[in-house]
Amino acid sequence: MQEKLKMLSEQAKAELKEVKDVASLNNFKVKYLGKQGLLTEILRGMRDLPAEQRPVIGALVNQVRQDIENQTAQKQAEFDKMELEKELAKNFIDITEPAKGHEKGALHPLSKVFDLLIDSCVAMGFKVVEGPEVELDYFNFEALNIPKNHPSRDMQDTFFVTDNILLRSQTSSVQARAMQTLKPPFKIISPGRVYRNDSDATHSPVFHQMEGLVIDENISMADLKSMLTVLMRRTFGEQTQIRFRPSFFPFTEPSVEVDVTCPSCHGEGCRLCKGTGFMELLGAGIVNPKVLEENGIDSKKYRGFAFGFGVDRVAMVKNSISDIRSMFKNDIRFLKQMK
Ligand code: FA5
Repeated sequence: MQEKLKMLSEQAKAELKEVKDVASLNNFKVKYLGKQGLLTEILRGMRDLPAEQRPVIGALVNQVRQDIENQTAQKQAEFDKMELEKELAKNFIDITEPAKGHEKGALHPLSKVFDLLIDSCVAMGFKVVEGPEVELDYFNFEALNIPKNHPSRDMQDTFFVTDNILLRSQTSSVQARAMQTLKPPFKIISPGRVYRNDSDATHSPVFHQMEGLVIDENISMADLKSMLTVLMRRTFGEQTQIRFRPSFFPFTEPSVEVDVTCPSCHGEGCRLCKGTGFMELLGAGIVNPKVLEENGIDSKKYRGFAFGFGVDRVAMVKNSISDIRSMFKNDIRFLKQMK
């Protein structure tokens, strides 16, 4: 029996050397260590041994089983390692490769200009008030001294939804809403989107305005001029040339338009500024007493000034953008330049 066990051990060792894959290793385990395996068969033969030999042979059988199990486990470990290496080679990650990196986003030039204008106004005591983009004709025009069929409506080519509902053509609509709801004195700004049927290098059908309205006693043109000068200098720097031009709006009297140096030619005169060297940024004026009365404010006691910035134009001047439409195309190359 001892001889048999020794032969079995050697046979197993030799056979294991030839095992080249997991499937053959499993077959090998069944053949030698399984319930019907060769070792079990030998164990069964122990019944026929004299009693004194059984412990010796029993110990030997255990020894041989242990050896075969150890060798099998070693082989299994080799296969596991090979499998792992194969897997790692397949999914190789070269950690020395330079990283792709994340592109940093940035605020849109318009958002930056909005933030700057709003922050400056809030620092001067203005409150932010918003109004609807789909607006009643009444607030956009009638409450601002522009009755139906009045020729001054032609100044703004408006998108009508129905006879009485439109896409607001100016943030001045919020002026009327504010006067009807707030108790004077007050100072408000109203930033937002507006719409006009208009398109060229300085006009977009969708653009942005920021309205300002101050209602108080003893307001004069000097207050308007000094406030706007501070705001413009804060926005464009102390050296910027600002020009106040007499103008006309039905809701302000007197009215002005305010220009700054053209972003394209810097004052020389070019196609963009039609040779003037300036770009128009906003309209402003002293609120027409008719408008105060229409909106429930005592025009004998209170006066007001109002202004309406073209925010896109401010972004154009600040970033030397020569076509307003480039701000709405979402061309990543353009936006990167604005960083
Ligand atoms: C107005 O809209 C008046 N509501 C401004 C105002 C407010 C006057 C309060 C008096 C008191 P105007 O139509 O000029 O005015 O437009 C104001 C500014 O918006 C212009 O100076 C210009 O900077 C800008 N703007 C006008 N139309 C367009 C357009 N299609 N695209 C881009 N910007 C425009």
